[in-house]
Amino acid sequence: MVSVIEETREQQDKRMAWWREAKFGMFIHWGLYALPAGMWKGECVSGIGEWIQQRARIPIKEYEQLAKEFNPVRFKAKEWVQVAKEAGVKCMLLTVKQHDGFCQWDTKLTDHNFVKATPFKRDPLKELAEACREEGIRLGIYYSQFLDWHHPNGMGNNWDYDPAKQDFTRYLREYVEPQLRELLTNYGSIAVIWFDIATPTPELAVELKQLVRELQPGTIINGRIGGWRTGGRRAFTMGDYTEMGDNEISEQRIEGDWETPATINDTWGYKSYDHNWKSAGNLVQKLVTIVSRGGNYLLNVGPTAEGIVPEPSIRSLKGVGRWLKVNGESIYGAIASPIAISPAAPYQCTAKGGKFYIHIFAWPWDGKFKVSRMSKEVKRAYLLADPNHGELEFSQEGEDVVISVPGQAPDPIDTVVVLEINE
Ligand code: H79
Repeated sequence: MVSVIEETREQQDKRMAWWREAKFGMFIHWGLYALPAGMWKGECVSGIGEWIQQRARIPIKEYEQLAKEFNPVRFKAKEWVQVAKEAGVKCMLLTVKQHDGFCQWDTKLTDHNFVKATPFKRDPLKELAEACREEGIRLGIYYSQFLDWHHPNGMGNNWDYDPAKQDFTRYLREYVEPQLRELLTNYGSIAVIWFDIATPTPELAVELKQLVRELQPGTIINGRIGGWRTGGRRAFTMGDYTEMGDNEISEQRIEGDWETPATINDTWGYKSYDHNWKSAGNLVQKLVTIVSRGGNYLLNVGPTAEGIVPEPSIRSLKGVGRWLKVNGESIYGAIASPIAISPAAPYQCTAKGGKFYIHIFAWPWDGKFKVSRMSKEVKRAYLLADPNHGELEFSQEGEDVVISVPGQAPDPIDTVVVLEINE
């Protein structure tokens, strides 16, 4: 058994405090793959955009050529941070090295990086770090510690390299660890480090964890650093919280800290022909459902090779932000639903300080909305969006609460009814 770093509950609670309040974060997948944007040699390549090198088996030498054309002249860190602010997220995470191994910061360990290999020559991580600091958004980084299709000892590239000859331990010690040193030393406070898939052995995962703790003890490490199962699914992670599968939303409430990383269309890295954008309403309902089950939502955008966030993403994110401006009290710092909710119910519930927030997704046609399994006594009911908190009539019988609501949904996305309860 490997030694796991010991910490008190208080130390862990302290590290996680802001994250538990935040509930909503923005992921940014941005790299060379934004240039082909899902097309290779005139053909559409199926699958998620950032996997194009693997999907089309593009030789490293050919893929590297993309860097020469990667010139995101419209990139403005402040604008991205503005998008994040308007969406109402509390942190943003940039892919500083995705599976293709291209590095988005000024690293000394490879020339396959933004500053050395592109005509742009700038360090987007540095610029984002500054913009985030100015605007009070926390900055996190995504770092692919397992798959690296560019490095001879990184995993996953069997079209350029012979997997039998690869030495992952060397890759980790001679490449990943020094890169993490750069990232966690030169860019100020890093709120989250987001590893993907898993580190292949618990011993190596502990080694990585120890390094992160040594460099920035406050940095939150996501679940995909790895771990092992002691029975049930995801029984143990070495990270600070559990990571769900990509786009996976649990059907039930889950104890402990967890997160759903999710796409805003059907790809992480930009694809020119993926127009399947989720609407603001869809995103709000996903956010609420996740919070109602105890999790955080990490929602991705995939900027273009020019360096802009696609307009449809901005439109939907702004819609979420507008909803949060009115209803944020029911999300930020809220805990999972204290009442059991059937997966088929037309509502969700979040809670905070003596208030249950009933999120109504589908409005009743008869002016009566029923909440079941309410074991606490309700004292008052009102619409969260109503600045006067005008009381709504309700009746409580057994575990059923029936609330009298307006004929039309005040907010077609999600109208929140506050139930003040007797604790
Ligand atoms: O960054 C985004 C995706 O590119 C990345 N995660 C999000 C956040 C991602 N997509 N798919 N995967 C991670 C997981 C794929 C894993 C596997 Fe495999 C592919 C498991 C089995 C085949 C590669 C080969 C890893 C293990 C074997």
